[in-house]
Parts: sequence; structure tokens; C-alpha cells
Amino acid sequence: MKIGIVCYPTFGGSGVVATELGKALADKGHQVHFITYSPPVRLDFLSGNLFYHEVSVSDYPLFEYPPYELVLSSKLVDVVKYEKLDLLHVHYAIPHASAAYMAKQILASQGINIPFITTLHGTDITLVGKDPSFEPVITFAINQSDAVTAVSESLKEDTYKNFPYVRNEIQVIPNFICLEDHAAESGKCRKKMYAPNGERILIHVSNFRKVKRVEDVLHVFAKVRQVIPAKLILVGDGPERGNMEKLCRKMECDVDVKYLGNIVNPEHILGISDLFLLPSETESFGLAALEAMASKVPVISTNSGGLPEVNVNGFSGYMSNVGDIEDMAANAVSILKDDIVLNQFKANAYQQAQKFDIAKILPMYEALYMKVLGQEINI
Ligand code: GMT
Repeated sequence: MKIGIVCYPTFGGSGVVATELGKALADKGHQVHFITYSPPVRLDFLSGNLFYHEVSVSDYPLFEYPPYELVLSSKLVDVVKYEKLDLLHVHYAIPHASAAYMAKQILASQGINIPFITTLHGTDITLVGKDPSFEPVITFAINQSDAVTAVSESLKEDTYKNFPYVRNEIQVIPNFICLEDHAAESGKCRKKMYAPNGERILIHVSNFRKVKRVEDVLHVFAKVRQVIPAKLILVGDGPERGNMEKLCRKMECDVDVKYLGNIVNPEHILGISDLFLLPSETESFGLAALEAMASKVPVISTNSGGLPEVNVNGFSGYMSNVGDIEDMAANAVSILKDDIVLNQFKANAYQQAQKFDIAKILPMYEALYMKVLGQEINI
């Protein structure tokens, strides 16, 4: 198949999922074309059947808000026509689904039929998408999609709840991890560099937005550190990082906290970590938690959104109510205080991650592609 993938090329989970999906499809012999405004960060190579098409928006002075969506639609028309694509798969509804719809209509007027699949990732539905100014366009674009997927049951429910006029059927295809690649990449960092005296290493990876409640990470860490010698590693960057740094100094734990910024391959640092903290207000899925579990790192998370579909309470880690720092810290200590307990949780985390191995999830996308092309296959 010749597949066009539209996504945000940044460090966000939706872009990571879209890129890893494209790479895996290309490995299986499909031709994959990424169409976005810069090369996706996880697209570390271009092979014979992986292509990148840049959407470049003019900065004409009249435009206070450059019309990215229109340029994207035009680019989609061009790539579909000249690369003879079979279908488009757009990740994150805003504005990718409506841009795909526009491209589909333009192509239809030229006698070309191009189906498009929309994958909903989370904040496009639960945060940004909830803004009433987006509602009619998102509802319309979802209803016009040839197929719609959501990354968790929770996100599917949220979509029907937040967008009451959505009529299209939503299929849940969970996020995935390539365990083989993950294992090959881990083991490149040395634990001694970060924990010279054998301290436990706690880690958080995110885009440091309000929804991640990064201050809770620090509060939990401070409580754990009172009981167990520990270090905290923070990976990623975003609007809350400055506040986090200030709080860290105020709480006098900055000597034990390291900020690493954005990292393309987090599995290197996850490979030396003991516990992952994800105290988010909500997560449609929590890809970062799955990446941690694939590196044998148990997860302390909240129980909101799709997290209970990923983290199993008392097995791969623990879940607490949003903001319940005491509970998260107590759970963290119960895992970290004993090597035997910690090793059991590490093994369990890995076992849980295996449920989301790409080998199980990729065929679900391929079957959906065949279905929208009118060629049913059994998986
Ligand atoms: O987490 C973010 O804010 C980024 C966002 C994105 O779209 O890039 O992540 C969402 O999609 C990920 C991939 O499907 C999910 O794993 C995240 O849970 C989801 N984030 C939220 O729901 C807050």
C-alpha cells in the first residue's frame, strides 16, 4: 500500500506513535509518505520506502495567523496525486482531519478517490478539542472520516461524551511499542553517572505542560527521598519547566535532580531507571508509561483517563487519585525499599508492556487500511 501519514513532528506522543507506525509499515514493505512541517523527530532515517514531504507556510506580512491548514490540504492534494497514494492516515484531529477532508473533496472534483483515517490521540478531544470554538469542525471532520480510531477505550468514551453529534463508529487501536528495538537501545547509559552511591533513580518524561502536574513529581520525589536515597531525572521540556526549577531550589532538592531536556531515544536513560512517575491530570493512554514499562521500569501514575488500560495497579506499578501525593509517595517507597520487590515489579512491568508489542498492534492498522480500501482481510 502507499500510505500518507500526517502528524505533528514534535516530541508529543501522537507524533511519536505516527512516526513509529510509519517506520514499522515501511519495514513490512508498504510505501509511507510523511507530510508535515518539519521532519518528525523520531524519523531517524529515510529508507527506500520512507519519504518526507515538507509543508511550508508562507510568512506573507498580511497573515497574522499563517493558514497552515490550507497549505497542508494543498500539499496533500499534490502528494496523493503525484505519488499515487492509496489512503491518508491523519494523527490528531486538529487541524489534520479537516485538512484531509478538504483535500479529499478537491481530489474528488478531479475524479480521484482518497479515503482518510483519523486517529484521535487525547488532547485533541479532552483539552484543546473541548474548546467550543473547535466543536463543529472536529465533529464534522470525524463524521466525514472513512474510519476513526482512538488510542484507548477511555478516549473513545470521552469523544462521544464531549462531541455529542459524532455519529461515526470509533475503533480502539491502542498505542504500541517495539520491544525488540527498545531492548537493543537500552544499556547505553551508565547508572553510576547519575547515582554514584547506588541511589534509586526515579524518572519523569513529558512535555512539561500543566496537564502533566510536574510539580507533583517533585513533591512525590521529596517524600521518597526522606526515606530512601534517591535521584530524580527529568526528561523533556515545556512551559512548566521554569516553575519546576524554581520549586526544586525552594525545596532544596536541586542537588538530587537532573534535567536532561528533550531526548530522541528515551530508552537509553529509562534503561538505568527504577521507577517512572506520571501524576497527570489526565492521559488518554500514557505512551511515556508504556515506554518505561518496556524498559522494565514500574510506573506510579494517576488513575485518570486511559492510564488504567496501561498500568495495572499492584502489578506493573500503582495508581492513585489525581493530586494524592501521599499515596503516590507511599506506593513508590513500597516498591523501592526492597530489591526483591523492585525486581518483581520490573519483571511485571515488562510483562505488561508485551501486551502492546507492535507485532500485535500493527496488523490491526493494516486490517483497517484494507477495510477502507474495500479489501477485507482476516487478522
Ligand atoms: O501528552 C501530550 O500532551 C501530547 C499528546 C500528543 O498528542 O502528542 O499526547 C497524547 O497522545 C499520546 C499518544 O497517543 C498519549 O499517549 C497521551 O496520553 C496523550 N496525552 C494526553 O492525553 C494528555
